[in-house]
Amino acid sequence: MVRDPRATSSADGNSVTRREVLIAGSTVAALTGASGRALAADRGVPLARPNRDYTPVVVPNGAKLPWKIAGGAKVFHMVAEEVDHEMAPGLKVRCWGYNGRVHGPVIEAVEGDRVRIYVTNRLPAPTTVHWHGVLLPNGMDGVGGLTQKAIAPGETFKYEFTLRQSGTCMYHSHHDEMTQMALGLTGLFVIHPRRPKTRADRDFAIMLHEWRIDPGARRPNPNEMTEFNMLTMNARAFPGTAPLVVRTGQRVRIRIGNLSAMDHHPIHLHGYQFRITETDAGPLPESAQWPETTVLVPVGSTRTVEFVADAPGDWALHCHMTHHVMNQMGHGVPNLIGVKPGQLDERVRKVLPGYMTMGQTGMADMGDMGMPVPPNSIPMLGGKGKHDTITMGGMFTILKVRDGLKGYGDPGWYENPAGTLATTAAADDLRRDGVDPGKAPVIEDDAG
Ligand SMILES: [Cu+2]
Repeated sequence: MVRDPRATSSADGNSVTRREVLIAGSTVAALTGASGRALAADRGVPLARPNRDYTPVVVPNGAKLPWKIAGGAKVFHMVAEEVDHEMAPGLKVRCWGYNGRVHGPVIEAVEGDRVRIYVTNRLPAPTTVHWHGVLLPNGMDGVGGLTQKAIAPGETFKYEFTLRQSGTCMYHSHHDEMTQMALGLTGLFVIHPRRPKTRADRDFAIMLHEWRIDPGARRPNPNEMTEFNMLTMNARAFPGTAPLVVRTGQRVRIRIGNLSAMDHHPIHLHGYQFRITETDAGPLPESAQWPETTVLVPVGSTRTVEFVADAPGDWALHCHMTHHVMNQMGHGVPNLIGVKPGQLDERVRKVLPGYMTMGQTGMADMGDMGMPVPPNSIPMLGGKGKHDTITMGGMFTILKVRDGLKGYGDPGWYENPAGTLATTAAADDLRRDGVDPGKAPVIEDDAG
């Protein structure tokens, strides 16, 4: 906490509205001297403190936008600019983002907060910021041409409104949307309830996105409409995604936003049943929540799920569209499943040294081959797993649940308790159970 030397003391010495207190994200927890009894002088809304009044969100591979209290509001400063970003080890791209990040840092606030958000445009084109799902005065809605003049390069605009809701909202450019969102100008806007009914111990925020980045290219192609070849969580593709680390028994919340251009994403979690507890319009009443293992997150929407992490392990969390867990895959490849190349390889190598027919049994080997890929591109799939190569890419990450964790760094791979790991069947077991690997059971048509 750094106190602005220009700040003046208030009569009660406690009001942060009359002191200008600079607070950087979670360090606000260290705010002990000032009780912050009045955040908005005109409304008398107290300052909710992270960790005491709400659990701050965790942004895997991402960041949160710092804020300070000034003039009775939480003040944020966003800078729209070009950003060099690593999407996965080996793939660097030049995107448009905010404050050096792609996507923009998560804005975190509390119901009742007055927020003042400055937006500086350092892009080569005009832009705006729309606060997606946030209830606000029309002139603060950020739609270029409709509700405001676009922010010209070099200009700084001020948005200001009071948060009248809680939930997981988003923000994104609303000027030349197709180009600017495709280049990454999006982010999450989390508004915690003033009086939460349930508190999560771990509260994760993940933004989904899809991109077209041709192997070797640095610039995502915003003109793409169907053939997206990079699918990301917080702008990272597996094996570049950080795991979600949780201690056994903790209540977990995962907020998922989707500002992809064209695709909805059914996000599936292994090992658990969760409840869908929120949409972009805030909390769902308990009677309207339902259990699922896959949550469909439509374009332009957020969904929040919650569960108690009572099953330790390394659990996959991924989009269930199978082409969304591949990296930079060209879909024009011929179908070679079942093809027997015979002498083909030998003959082709005479004119094309090193040629090898691939894909006769599928794509899984691609991750293992260590095949050279063009500069600045990554293999279609494959991350290192405990037991083997994980034959996934793209929108894939791992929920790591462990007993007695002391911190939230990557705890490594799960040690399966004896008798709980699928392995080669023992001969004794096969014999006891009458299973002959050489003979499939005879199956008759179901007579009904
Ligand atoms: Cu998907």
